[in-house]
Amino acid sequence: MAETTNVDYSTKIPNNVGLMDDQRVLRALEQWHPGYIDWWMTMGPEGFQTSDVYLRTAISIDPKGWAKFDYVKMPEYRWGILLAPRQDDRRVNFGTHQGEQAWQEVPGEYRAMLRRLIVVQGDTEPASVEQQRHLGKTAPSLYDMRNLFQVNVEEGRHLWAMVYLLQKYFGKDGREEAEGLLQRRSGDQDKPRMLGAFNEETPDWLSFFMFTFFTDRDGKMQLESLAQSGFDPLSRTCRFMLTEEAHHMFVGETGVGRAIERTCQAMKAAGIEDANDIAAVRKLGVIDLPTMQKKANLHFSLSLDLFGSEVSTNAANYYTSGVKGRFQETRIEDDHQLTKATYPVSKLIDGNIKMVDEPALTAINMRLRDDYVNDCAKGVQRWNKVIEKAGIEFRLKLPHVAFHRGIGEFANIQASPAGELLRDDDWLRQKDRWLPSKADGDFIAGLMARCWERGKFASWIAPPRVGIDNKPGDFEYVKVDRA
Ligand code: BYC
Repeated sequence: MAETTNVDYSTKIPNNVGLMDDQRVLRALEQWHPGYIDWWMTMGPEGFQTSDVYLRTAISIDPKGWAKFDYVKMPEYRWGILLAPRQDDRRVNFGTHQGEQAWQEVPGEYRAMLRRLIVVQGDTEPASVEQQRHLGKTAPSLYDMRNLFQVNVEEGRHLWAMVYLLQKYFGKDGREEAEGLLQRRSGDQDKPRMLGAFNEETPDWLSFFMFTFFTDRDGKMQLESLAQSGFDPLSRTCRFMLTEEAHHMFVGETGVGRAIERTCQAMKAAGIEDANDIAAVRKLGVIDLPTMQKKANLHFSLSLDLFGSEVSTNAANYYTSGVKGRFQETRIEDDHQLTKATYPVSKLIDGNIKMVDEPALTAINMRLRDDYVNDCAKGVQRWNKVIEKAGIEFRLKLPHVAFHRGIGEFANIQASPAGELLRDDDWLRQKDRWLPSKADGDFIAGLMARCWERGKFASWIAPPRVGIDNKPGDFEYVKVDRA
């Protein structure tokens, strides 16, 4: 079957890339498949592998009606290879090859670069499944449990997407990298995942929602940049992944939003006006807003690290070569070469944080990070609307970009969420005010009792406005084995 908008289910691996006619790649993928299933069974959602879950599966790449919903046992999910349709006469849109035909094969001189980017992208996908594998047990509802599993199976599919590119276009080393993606483990001392945030724990559901809001949003920005790539198969793969990614961010934004809503309701019902009266709010069985701020501080700062250094020759090389562009590259009005342009970068100069103009080419990561921060700020505003509507005087805020950083310009200093530089002892004295402390973690852990009755929700989270696939409130999204 040639490339099409419909998905071929006749092979073990659903696809729209004509795998039936590409026996070499089909065989390589079939050989990789058992290792993947083995990884899924040992590292995927713990305790739910035999449960029926109401999941969406991609059946087409047509944006209207690309998915169907049904009960599926997760290990039987049809992980497929799906690329957005090829655009006629697509060109390289930036860098030294601007205007040339987009590449259908990997250009020899950019092979190592492309392989690296695909492996880094691929590595994050199984990492997040590993990070979230314990959460099913404490799901605050069947609705939330189903959303978690939906995110997990789609991250699994995103791994498949990268593995397909490695196996089809990178020969033997591609196959070795595909194996490596199944060998590394989130948080493992000896063989950790490649990027920092993907080795952190996701200990509770508030973290899960913050992660899907902040870290999946880095995923969106990175996929948008890779979707600009002159290497057309990468671009097309990322374009389709973005369709799925949107739901992950929805899960994060509405998850945190519903926790906020519930807290505000409980405060109002109890007549508590001071959001900072943490002890009183916690007695209501909900998460106080200052603790939500701390979690947001943590996940935002970890996610900022995923953009790499503000000034990066790697990023400049990716851009000049045409392999990774900027967010919405084709909508930006400039020469798409950036050889003469500058871009303002926040830097540490003589112990102060200042904006300094740097060559725009080396500031590509900073620019993408700025786009990301703007996108996050809009979501935070939507959360604040919920608090405002409840008449509570508290607003969530994104911390300063210098706060709690491990990569780039601010990796070796300490700063407060307001961006004041701090001596190490000041930082140590105050950090529990800004980041979740052990006591905060213990409190949240105490709230994470499972709530698996149809239509019921845990004390700390409000129900959603509408069900998935318009299902009614008491729909059984997951048929849990209750043994
Ligand atoms: N942790 O020039 P630099 C997602 C390394 S999330 C550890 O500063 P560069 C998802 C870097 O690799 C999106 N190491 O940065 C979300 C380099 O090492 P080498 C994932 C780091 O290269 C939720 C060195 O430091 N996709 O999809 O311009 C759930 C100097 O690097 C980190 C991508 O990231 C870090 N945080 O940019 C599931 C896109 N940051 O090469 C999924 C592909 C930097 O010297 N990746 N380093 O050994 C990239 O575009 C780039 O690799 C990065 C770094 C943006 C990550």
